[in-house]
Amino acid sequence: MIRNLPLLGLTPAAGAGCPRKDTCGLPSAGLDESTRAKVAAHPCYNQDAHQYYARLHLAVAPSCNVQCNYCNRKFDCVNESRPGVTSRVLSPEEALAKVAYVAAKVPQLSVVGIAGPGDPLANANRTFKTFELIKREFPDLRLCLSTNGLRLPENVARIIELGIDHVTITMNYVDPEVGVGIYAWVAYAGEQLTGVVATRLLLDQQLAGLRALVAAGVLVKINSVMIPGINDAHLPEVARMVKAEGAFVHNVLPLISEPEHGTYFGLTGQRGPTAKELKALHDACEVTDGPGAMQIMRHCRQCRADAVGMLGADEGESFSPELYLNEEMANEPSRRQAARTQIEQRRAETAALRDERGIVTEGVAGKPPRVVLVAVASSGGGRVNQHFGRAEEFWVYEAGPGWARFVHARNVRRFCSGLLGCDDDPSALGKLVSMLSDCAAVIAADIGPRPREALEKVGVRCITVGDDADGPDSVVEIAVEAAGAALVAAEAARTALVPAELVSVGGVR
Ligand code: CLF
Ligand code: SF4
Repeated sequence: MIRNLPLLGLTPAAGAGCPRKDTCGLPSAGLDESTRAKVAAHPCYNQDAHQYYARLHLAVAPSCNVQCNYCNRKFDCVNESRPGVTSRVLSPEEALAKVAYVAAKVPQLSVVGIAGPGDPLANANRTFKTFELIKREFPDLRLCLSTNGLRLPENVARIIELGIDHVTITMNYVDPEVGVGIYAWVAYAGEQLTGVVATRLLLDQQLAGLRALVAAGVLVKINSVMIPGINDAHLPEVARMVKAEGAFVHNVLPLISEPEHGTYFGLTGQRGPTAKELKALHDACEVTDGPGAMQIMRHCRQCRADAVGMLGADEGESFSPELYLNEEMANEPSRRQAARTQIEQRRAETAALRDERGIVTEGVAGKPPRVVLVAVASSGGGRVNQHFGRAEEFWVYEAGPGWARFVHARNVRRFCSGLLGCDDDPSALGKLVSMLSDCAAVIAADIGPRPREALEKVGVRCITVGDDADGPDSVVEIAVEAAGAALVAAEAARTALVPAELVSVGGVR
């Protein structure tokens, strides 16, 4: 197994009774029964689920039919992947062997996705053959597809027939003029198109595909790559349009354009957004007016086309072809079902605790006037359960009274490599502290004396819950809300003593 399943045994406080057992504080609250069932265990469509469930990507689709300016064909499709990595292309049969192996080792596996390394629908036969094999052998696993959308309309019937409930379309513009700065060419019906002709065709295909999928009840996620100066100001318009068309969730990803990746944008010096710019755009894209809801996905990790495991903890390299092609694994759906039952019991308990405390974790309603950023070290399972020095990413939350909303994950270089100490690498510590310096607090299982001193020096409070903590205070959102409420209250008390215009608000925003 990749990672320990969350432990059971957390008991809500005596007398606690969730008055909203049907929704139980989960982010899927407010959805109809069928939609809730579809997203409950999908780590991308449901932020809460990403703390518990794993996904597997199968790299079966090598070619592509468009040229994005942020893509170098030597690497995976950047619409759904971190650039600069390459995946081994699998045949459908090899892909099935990989599913069998991973499903046996990772009982919390809930979703199998095809997202590259090219465009899955530019390789429709390989993609659908793979899905067919999985559907037959592993009907309990949800199927997920990510595409640029060019060949979507002609493939919708196949998607529905195979029961693919989740489809991602990358839509970087709804004005074809904006698209001209993003796509070099689009290949369709034997022709290579450029300029507005190309981007208009791509948009028409994407919208036709989106409408057909929504009409059939498929949950559509829209990915948009944020490219400062090219489409950043335009993406709120994209959000409004795709919400109006019935998209389920909008995922705005930051452009990554390192020169060494050899992409057009990398070579022409096009920069990606800062974390602050990305957060501001996420907030701007959170369309709250009009009927229906559309969530903004804030927890995307831009995974590889061959990613395995929990988001943010890709274990793909542990699953080499030598293992999954040579070892036959028994298919044990009952084991996966037992894992799911255990996870759902745990989630229900933590959700009841959040509800009891009135903590809101998503949307915009209920956001207090003042919040702080709080970083958390967690390896999943809904708990603060990671040592500061061993964390490879921090989850950053907006926190305040009654409020604990995930903002984004920040990747860091783990600075403690030893088993005993946390102070191994001073340069890594400096970078880490600087990366967290805009947070008002860091919460971890434990924090060594040197990082604690360095964090406190830049005004970041250190909060620890201890190893093996299993009480309510170690539940991520409960710890985050408690820290946020205390820091906001302390700031309010401080500012009440002097005229507001003379006060520096520090980490409170
Ligand atoms: Fe994979 Fe994508 Fe399905 Fe998720 S990933 S095909 S929807 S199962 Fe998820 Fe990874 Fe972000 Fe994609 S974190 S890159 S959004
Ligand atoms: Fe590259 Fe994906 Fe764009 Fe194709 S759709 S050019 S593989 S990023």
